Amino acid sequence: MAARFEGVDYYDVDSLLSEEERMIRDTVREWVDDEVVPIIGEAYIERRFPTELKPKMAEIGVFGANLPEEYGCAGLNNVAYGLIMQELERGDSGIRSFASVQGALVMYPIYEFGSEEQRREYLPRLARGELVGCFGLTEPDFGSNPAGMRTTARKSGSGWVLNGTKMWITNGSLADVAIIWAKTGDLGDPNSIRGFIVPTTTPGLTAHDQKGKLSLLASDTSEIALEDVCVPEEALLPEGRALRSPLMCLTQARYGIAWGAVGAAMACFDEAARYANERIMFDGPIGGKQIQQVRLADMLTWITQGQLLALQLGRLKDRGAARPQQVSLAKRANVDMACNVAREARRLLGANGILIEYQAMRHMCNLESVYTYEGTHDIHSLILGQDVTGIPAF
Ligand code: TGC
Ligand code: FAD
Repeated sequence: MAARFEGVDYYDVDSLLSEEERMIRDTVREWVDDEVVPIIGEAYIERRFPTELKPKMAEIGVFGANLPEEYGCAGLNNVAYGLIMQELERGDSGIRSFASVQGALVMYPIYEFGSEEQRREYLPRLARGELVGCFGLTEPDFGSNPAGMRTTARKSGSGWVLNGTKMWITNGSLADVAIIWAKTGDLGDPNSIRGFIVPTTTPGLTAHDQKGKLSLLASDTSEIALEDVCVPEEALLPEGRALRSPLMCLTQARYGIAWGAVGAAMACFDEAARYANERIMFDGPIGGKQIQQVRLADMLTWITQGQLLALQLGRLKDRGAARPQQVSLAKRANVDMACNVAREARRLLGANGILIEYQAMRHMCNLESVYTYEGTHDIHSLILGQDVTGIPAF
């Protein structure tokens, strides 16, 4: 039985948070301890997203938490939103993914690029978890380079007809609505890319679970095929006019991941530190051995750096001053950091570290997906390289 999580806060980062931010963090923290940690190992082994958690996630306001209250959202600042992502991913990357996709990749584009009618129709129901959404950008041959996508939407009478295949879509088989990005060839640009809100019951849309995953097992990942899918004009997100629109959504999701990764790392460190004091080998706790102390010192240092990075990024975002490249830096650094922490924690745990009863290996495997999605580590290196040199090297 896992002990209650008491936080990892070596630099008193708590003192940099407002009372409201701490309260929101603690509410989600408690819920994760009570309802996620006890069941997540089993859900992972069963390879299912625990949908039973969805109503409570909606009740505590995690879906689109930084979007305005007038659309049924919590209207929180970006630091509070980040703290929510941190706590959810302390439970499991799949739980944070579910919330990230719903909020940053489905609700945000409807809020940012949708009409007022679309906002009023969809946002409150997505916030309440009555509807689940997914985001279809990636295709089998266009992952890192979505500009090359082959999915098309062609004007037909009073609506549009969509054809194509989207791959690796989180929540793809669970979703009620899909945000599908497609080449429309209108607006005077043969490569124009626009977004559509497509109910997943629309004839011609099929979703298939991605088989054979070894990572993010407590999350639904699916392929979505679109064959002559007809949608009315009202399905088009009117203000999304180019690749820039889906990339703006990615910036929102990457921001949440920068915080979420810190949560996964904190869970691994907490587990490793406890184990180090409990596990007796060569007549004493392994925590009394210098090699394990170095390991713990490294983990603590990396986490502390990651916490400060996420918090300052959040403060910049709340001032409207965070650039996408700064978000890339934090996504890249914090996910890499969390991968390293999870791996070191797993090693410290010895053979027990490969068991589902412990968290480290589950987080370690999950984080390989997090390292890859929302822009691979390499893509973020190139984004930063371009920012420094002015030379695109993609
Ligand atoms: P490029 O010419 O650089 O940019 C086109 C326009 O977009 C603007 N822009 C951005 N705006 C906001 N945020 C960003 N992050 C932006 N990146 C670029 C840019 O300023 C430009 O604007 P404008 O007005 O001048 O037209 O476009 P490019 O085709 O060269 O692509 C650049 C590149 C490689 C960085 C981009 O394609 C990229 O980020 N690729 C990675 C793809 C990716 O991250 N896919 C993620 C799919 S979704 C997902 O993984 C969900 S996982 C969910 C979960 O479970 O949590
Ligand atoms: P590729 O682009 O084929 O990359 C392969 C390798 O080449 C990587 O190491 C990459 O870094 C490297 N590489 C690529 N380009 C360059 C370059 N120019 N220079 C140097 N190296 C390069 N997508 C969605 O749209 N919606 C989702 O909900 C979603 N959820 C996902 C969930 C999971 C579990 C996973 C694993 C992926 C998900 N994705 C989703 C897709 C994800 O965004 C892509 O996998 C990611 O963008 C990378 O694309 P790719 O897998 O095709 O890799």
